[in-house]
Amino acid sequence: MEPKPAGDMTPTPSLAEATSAVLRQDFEQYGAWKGQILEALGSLGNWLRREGTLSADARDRLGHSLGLVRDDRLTIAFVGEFSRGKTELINAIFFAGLGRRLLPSTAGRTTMCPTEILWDGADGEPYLRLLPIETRAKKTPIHQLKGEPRNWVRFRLDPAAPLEVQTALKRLTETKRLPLAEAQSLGFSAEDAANADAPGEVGVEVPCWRHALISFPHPLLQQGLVVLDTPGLNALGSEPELTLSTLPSAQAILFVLAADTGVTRSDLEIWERHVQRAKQRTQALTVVLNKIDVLWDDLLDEDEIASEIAKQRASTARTLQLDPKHVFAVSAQKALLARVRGDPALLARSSLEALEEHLSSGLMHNKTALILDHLEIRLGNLVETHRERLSSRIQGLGTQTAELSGLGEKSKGVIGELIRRTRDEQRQHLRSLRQFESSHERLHTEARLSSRILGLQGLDDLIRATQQEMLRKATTRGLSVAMKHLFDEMRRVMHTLTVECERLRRLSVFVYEYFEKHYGFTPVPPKGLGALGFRAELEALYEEAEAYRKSSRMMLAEQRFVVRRFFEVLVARVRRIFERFAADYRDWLDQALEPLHLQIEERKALMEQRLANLSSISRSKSALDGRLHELRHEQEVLARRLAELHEIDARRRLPLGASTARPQSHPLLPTRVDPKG
Ligand SMILES: Nc1nc2c(ncn2[C@@H]2O[C@H](COP(=O)(O)OP(=O)(O)OP(=O)(O)O)[C@@H](O)[C@H]2O)c(=O)[nH]1
Ligand SMILES: [Mg+2]
Repeated sequence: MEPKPAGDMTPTPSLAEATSAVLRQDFEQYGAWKGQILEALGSLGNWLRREGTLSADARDRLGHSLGLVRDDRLTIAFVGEFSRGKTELINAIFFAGLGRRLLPSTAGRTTMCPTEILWDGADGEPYLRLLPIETRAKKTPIHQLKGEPRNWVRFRLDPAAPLEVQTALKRLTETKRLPLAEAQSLGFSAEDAANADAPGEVGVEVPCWRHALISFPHPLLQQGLVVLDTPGLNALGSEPELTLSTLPSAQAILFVLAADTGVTRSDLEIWERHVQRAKQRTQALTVVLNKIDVLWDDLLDEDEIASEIAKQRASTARTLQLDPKHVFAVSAQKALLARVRGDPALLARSSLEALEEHLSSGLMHNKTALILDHLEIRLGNLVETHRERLSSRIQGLGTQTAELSGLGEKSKGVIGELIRRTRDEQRQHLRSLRQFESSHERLHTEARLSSRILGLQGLDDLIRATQQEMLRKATTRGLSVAMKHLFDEMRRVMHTLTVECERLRRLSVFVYEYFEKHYGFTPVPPKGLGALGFRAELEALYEEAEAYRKSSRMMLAEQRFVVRRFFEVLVARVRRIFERFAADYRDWLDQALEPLHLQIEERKALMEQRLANLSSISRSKSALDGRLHELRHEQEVLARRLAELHEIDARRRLPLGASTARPQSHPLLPTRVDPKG
């Protein structure tokens, strides 16, 4: 058989057909939207290159933004107590087209490890990759292990043979027994042992696999969707990376409950510990009340059944303190059956499609908003600076044209006087330039403290020292105190930073006001630094750390394991917050006075030009007409370039679903200028 080129795996037609039309349309629209944004970024790069202003910094920003949009993935995580039907829902939504229950879903505990379902275009061959549980003993976090194939056990999947795929995927449910000490060294707690010990068996039952990756050529996965199936309660708690980093980075969370059990205590515990926070993290959160088919009683009429379902929905919403419209009552099993058999009436009765619509619109909305925000942070100021520069040049040229036209009738004496006045203005301008330089220096001097903190050396020292100290601690309580101390220190540093950044912001505002008042410069200052956002992120992590510190899992797990996990997962995320803060801060400091600087430079150039105009006119009046003509032409060219920038920038900010009509002039084409004017 001819090997297929990487990434060129056509989706199985039946899969596409059995996927909800709404989901498919939304994803296609999202793909098209991404394409447009990428195109706009390309145009922006070309525009900057033509202007001769594609600096290393601008190139960096553009490259980063392109990467962000191109490699973008949308993750939706299915979370809940075991046996609520998470896996069955995934089967019904995504894989019904294969005519069978693709992922294992049975009564009792089924899914034993977090399972990511995606399309790995770079690999190009559908696969199941399993990470052995023993890798928990290594230091490497899962996201890093993903790039190291030798740590995984790999099976090829053939989408044309669904039965074989189904058999291969049974491995997701595999478990084995380990002696207690060994299980504990892998981070399983005594509590797990108590839960899992069956009478007459020795050791602790643990999952065989720590993480699973399924790459499958499904049309939605090929558009960048990633589905994360998670195991019920216990495993959720014992793989901290899942709760501390994988779940929080998903764009949407689906919390699954079941109508046959109602909201139990352990459902509530998962809700409170792992899901509820999604709201603070601005993740889309949906609650599913699954298995409503258990309420389909043949002895009741449709209205009675509907009112029974409505009652359960309302009481679920009340318990979780949600609006009932966020709770979707469905039957995953009947939906799967309906799609496999091609039974539209049963599909309608399962109510799955309403959930799919809601899911898809929420997901798209969140993700596009996030991308647009990122682009604004990376590119907003850059574009604004260029817009300013062109506008003020156009304005300056207008002033010159008006001045020159008025000069036609003036005598040599008057022109001489104008030359003298312009020279005076030049001298004054020199003063403003010197003052600007000292303001610039002052801002950087005042920024010393925050620049030092954001060099991150101190933070790293603190982290290292705490880690060493914690490894020496003998008691869980000692560990808990050290964790709290570290977080308190990091929060203190964050507080200092926010205060400092606010002070710098005020200083820069003052500089702008001063130059406006004394010299009439009116540039638009760059947007401020979003320090408060970073602070809020740190606070959210602090709360997660508090919850972890106080959890019974932390009390029961082996200490070295607790220390390692705490640093690898939680502290590493704090560090990333500070890293991003540092990058934004450097951007801001670089750009803080740039618009003002540009205006000062522009004014200088204008004055020089005006002097040149005046002295050529004082020599010959016929030079005047030629010069006027040149000025008007230059103005037109600049106006065209500015219009292009406006147009590109509008495309860069297009929200999902907005009109995509393109203007007639193509921004990739260089501006055509008639040499004769
Ligand atoms: N009656 C009914 N049963 C369902 C429905 N959805 C799932 N089930 C059954 O409930 C059992 C558990 O479903 P799973 O999909 O394995 O549940 P899970 O939440 O993935 O459970 P874990 O993988 O153990 O965390 C299976 O026997 C399913 O067939 C439903 O809508 N109605
Ligand atoms: Mg499952």
